[in-house]
Amino acid sequence: MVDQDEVILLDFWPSMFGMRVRVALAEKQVKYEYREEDTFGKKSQLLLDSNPVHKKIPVLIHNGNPIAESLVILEYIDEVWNHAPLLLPPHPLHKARARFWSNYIDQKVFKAGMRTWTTKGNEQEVAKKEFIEILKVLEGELGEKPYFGGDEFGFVDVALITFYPWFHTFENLAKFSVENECPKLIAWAKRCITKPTVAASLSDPVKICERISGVARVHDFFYS
Ligand code: GS8
Repeated sequence: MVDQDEVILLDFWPSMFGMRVRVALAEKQVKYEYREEDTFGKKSQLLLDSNPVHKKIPVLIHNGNPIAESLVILEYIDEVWNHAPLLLPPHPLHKARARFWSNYIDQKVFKAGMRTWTTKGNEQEVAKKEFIEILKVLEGELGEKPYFGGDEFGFVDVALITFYPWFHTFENLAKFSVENECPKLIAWAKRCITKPTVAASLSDPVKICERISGVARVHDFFYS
């Protein structure tokens, strides 16, 4: 692929799904045009046309061709800009494992994380416990490895690290500490953000919390 390629990213700055694509493009050193879509507000015609099924960001538009769903986009980026660093490992078994864990993150972490602060009372206590249990499963999978795939930052790390800036919102609004419960996972997150590509792609945790707290009917937004 050459630099003349037109690469546009439709994204919304607090989005953990959008941040994944930003990290992947930064890792591959792909130049792109960032277009902000405030999905709490009115969606652009370009977004509606590019992702008519889900109408959600992120969407990567490569030479006029839209690709939606963050994990699908990560695989696309890895295949099109197929130079180092590779996000998915070459071996089919390792690839399958990376897909399994990123799928687990999508199925579990997002909803459980949102539930920690969009619920109250006993429901909130259950939600916090569930969220920590999910993170502990991930911590177990990480084990003593520096990154989920081994020695190198890769696909599962990209899929999960973009939830890290959201931990501040979960912890602040639901009054708990992920680090107390999952110290090794937080050590992993701190290792990831020493990478300039990651640090530059993640949004400010404090700004996320401010932005999210200001959204009316946020519960409906996330569960609709
Ligand atoms: C999720 C994208 C998503 O939820 C992915 O790309 O991995 N499975 C998808 N995008 C949200 C913003 S982040 O919470 C979105 O665009 N929501 C707008 C809407 O639901 O109308």
